[in-house]
Amino acid sequence: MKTEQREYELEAAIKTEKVPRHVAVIMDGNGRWAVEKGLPRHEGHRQGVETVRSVVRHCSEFGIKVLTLFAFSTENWKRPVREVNYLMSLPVEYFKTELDELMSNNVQVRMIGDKKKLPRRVQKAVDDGFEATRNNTGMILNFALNYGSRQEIIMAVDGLLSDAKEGRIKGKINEKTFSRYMYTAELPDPDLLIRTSGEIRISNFLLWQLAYSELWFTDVYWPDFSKLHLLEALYEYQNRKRRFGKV
Ligand code: V0D
Repeated sequence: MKTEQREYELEAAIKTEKVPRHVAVIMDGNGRWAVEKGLPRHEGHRQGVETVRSVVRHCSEFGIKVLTLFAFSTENWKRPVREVNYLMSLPVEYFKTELDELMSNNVQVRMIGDKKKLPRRVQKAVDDGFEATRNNTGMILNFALNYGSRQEIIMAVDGLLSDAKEGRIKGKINEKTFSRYMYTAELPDPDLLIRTSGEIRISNFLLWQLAYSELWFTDVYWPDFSKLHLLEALYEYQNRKRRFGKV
């Protein structure tokens, strides 16, 4: 079947049911995509930004409230220095080319992760992007940057302990109190996790928040992830929910 026709059918089907509120994505396979094409790895990352643009546009059109993209993990510092440097140029470039469209699509940008250990210019790009879009009321585009889930949990425990020492905690700790100390404090948990590039793992991403999420994996490399793949993930999500609802 022609791609456009399949997209049209899926889109029509998706619009008849609730879309997930929060979609989280592990954008894997950029390097592999490039190497298989005989290109340097950074070409894969560059192409990956194009996919980010398309996914942001389509998620926002579908009325998804939060899109969390895993852009850089706490483990990614172990990559070659040149590759890390290239990756660190992407947030700055991103806002240069994308800010206009983010504004016209009413998208608000945020980040989760250990910001203080990022290069100054990356911190500034993220802060400026946040400031520029803070009054936008549409989709929240949440970049996980220098993010590791165990690090986040330890940070939360640390924050909780220091509040406890100051006598700011009354009664027992429950899931709700604990969640307030996480980076994702004001966000709903992801309803759907998408991981590209064939790995069937969570890899230290949102361990606490993904407790009840639907997980969807594809062999497609992130630079090749198209509207059709997004529609397939959303369609599958809605059908799993429907089956589950009927018991
Ligand atoms: C490379 C594919 C956007 C995945 C997408 C620093 C890996 C392109 C951002 C970005 C990366 C981050 C924060 C922000 C605005 C944009 C980004 C990194 C990598 C790591 F506020 N794409 N992107 N950041 N890639």
